Amino acid sequence: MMVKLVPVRVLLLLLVLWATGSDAQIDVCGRAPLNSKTDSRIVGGQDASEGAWPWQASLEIRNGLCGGSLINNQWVLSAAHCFTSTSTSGVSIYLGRHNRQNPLSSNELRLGASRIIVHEDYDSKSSDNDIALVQLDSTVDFTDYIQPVCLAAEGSAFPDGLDCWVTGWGTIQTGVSLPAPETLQEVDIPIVSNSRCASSYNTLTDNMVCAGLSAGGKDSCQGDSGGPLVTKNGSVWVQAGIVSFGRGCAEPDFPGVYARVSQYQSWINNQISTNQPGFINFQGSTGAATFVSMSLPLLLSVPPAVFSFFVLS
Ligand code: 4AZ
Repeated sequence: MMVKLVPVRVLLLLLVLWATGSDAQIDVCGRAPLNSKTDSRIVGGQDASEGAWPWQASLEIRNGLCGGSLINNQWVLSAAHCFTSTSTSGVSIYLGRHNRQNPLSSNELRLGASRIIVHEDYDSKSSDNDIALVQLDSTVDFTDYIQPVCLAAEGSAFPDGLDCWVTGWGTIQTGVSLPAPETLQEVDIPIVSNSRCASSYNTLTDNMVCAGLSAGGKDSCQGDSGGPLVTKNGSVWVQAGIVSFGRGCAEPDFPGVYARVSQYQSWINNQISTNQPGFINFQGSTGAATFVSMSLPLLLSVPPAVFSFFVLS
C-alpha cells in the first residue's frame, strides 16, 4: 500500500505547486549563461559578446528601430513611444540577435506580432507611462541565446549609484548610426536618484528612473528606446527600466530617463494571463549584500504544498 501512495502524493504535491505558482517564469528568468559579467547604441559602450543579453529583442516597426526585452515565451516589453499605432503589420521582432546586418544566424529567430498593447495612460508630452507589450505570433523555446529577463516587482528600490547595464543597436551619438556589422552594444551606468534627476528634468514622475554619469559620455540613445536597463541580483538579472527619453544623449548632467518597471507589475500581470513574468523584489544595495525575495505567488504556494504533504503522508 505504501508503495502505491508515494507516487500519488508526489503527483498531488506537484499539482498544488503548479496550480498556485502562476508566476512560472521566476524559475527561469534572468539567467544569462553566456554573460561573463561578475557584478554587473548606446553611447560610450562596447560590443556585447554573443548571448550576453539573451532577453534583448530588436524591433523593426515599419522602418523604425526599437529595443525590447523578452519576459516570457510569448511577450516582449518595450516603450509606448515606439508605436504610433497598435497595428501589427510591418512589425518584426528578432530574438537571439547579435549583429543586425548579417543574415539570420542559427541562434536567431524572427517573429511577427499578434498584438500590441500601449499603456492607456501614456502621455507623449511628459513621456509618463512609456511602456508597451508586444505579443509574439508564436511561442518561443528558450536557448542559451534566448531567455526571459526577470522584472522588478512593485516596491523595488534602485539606490543612487547602483551599477546597471543598458543594451541596444541605437545611435552611438546623436545622429550617428552604429557602424556595420551593427553588433549589439552594452554600457554600464549608475542609477541617478529621482531627487537628483528632477533637477535636470522638471517633468520627472515616480514612474521614471534615471541612469547616467554626471560627466556624461555613457548613455542610451535613439534606436535603443524600449530596450532594457538591467542590474544583477545575485546570479539573476532584473530589469529596472525601459529606455524612454533624455535631453540629447550622454550629455553631462542629463541622465537617460527610463520607465520604472516596478510601477507596472499589476498592469503587466493584467495583460498577461498565462506564464506571468518573474517579478523580483529588488532592494538594491550598492555594496556586497543583495537580498533575493521570492515573489508573492511562489511564497503563497508553500503553505498548501506543506499542508498537502502532511495530510497525504
Ligand atoms: C531617443 O531619441 C532617445 N539618452 C532615447 C534615449 C535617450 C535619448 C533619446 C536617453 O529615442
